[in-house]
Amino acid sequence: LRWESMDRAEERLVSMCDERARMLQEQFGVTVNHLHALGILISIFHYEKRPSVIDQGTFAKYTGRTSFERPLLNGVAYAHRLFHHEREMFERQQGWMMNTMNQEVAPPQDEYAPVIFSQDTLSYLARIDMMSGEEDRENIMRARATGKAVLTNPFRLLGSNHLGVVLTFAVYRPDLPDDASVDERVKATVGYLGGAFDVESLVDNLLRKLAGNQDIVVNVYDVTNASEPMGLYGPPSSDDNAALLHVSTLDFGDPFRRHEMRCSYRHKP
Ligand code: WA2
Repeated sequence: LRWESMDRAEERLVSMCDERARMLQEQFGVTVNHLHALGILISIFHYEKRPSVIDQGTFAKYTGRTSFERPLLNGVAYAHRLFHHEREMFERQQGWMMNTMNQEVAPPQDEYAPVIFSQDTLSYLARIDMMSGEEDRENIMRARATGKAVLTNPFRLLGSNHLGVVLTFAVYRPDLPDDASVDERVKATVGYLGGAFDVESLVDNLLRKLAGNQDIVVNVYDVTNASEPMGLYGPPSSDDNAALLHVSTLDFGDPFRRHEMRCSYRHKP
């Protein structure tokens, strides 16, 4: 009899964990697809139309009204790729100076990625050179070389100081072929679209609504480096001595990264 109820408890844990992992992955995928479409919109309406027919006002309005399409993202912003020799004219035309993430005037670099459009929820990113932040910079380099949606390590986000990951998508000149080489991709990059998965508040909100939430403890880890999992969601090392533990795989579409969800019962079943 005891073994039978143990089986049932395990079955329930597996199904609750898999359900949560599927749901998170699904919402993630939907969000990435919408960001991809937004990139195409920018490429057509900001770069193919001369002059551009997008400005900060229209970007803020459009992204604000379509935020329901990106349920796990704290907002979206667009950073323009800028070379050093263009900087002086760019700053004169914009009427502002680029800042670093530490709110200093951006020191000279070969190239920059100043945010020129931002959803109102990310207005604190305006004018910031996103290449001045280590995590964002690494994402930018990987996004433009791969053409894929890429994710950072878990880290404390600007603004909220919540734990999350930044999602970055490169925007290319329209003549880039689908089978382009890394070199061609980098050359054809015009900017970067992105935002943050605010895991600490938005993912928590999603998972808390599901049935059985009181009974289980859920953790999400970045396990790209298998020997050093990085906690992204959930209480610290709660699964150390759990009798029953289930691991559900999570695929967020970044080929460089691996994530997983680990679930256990809060109390002995
Ligand atoms: N978005 C939101 N919060 C952040 C953040 C970010 N980056 N970085 C630190 N906290 C505008 O790659 C371009 C978004 C990055 C895109």
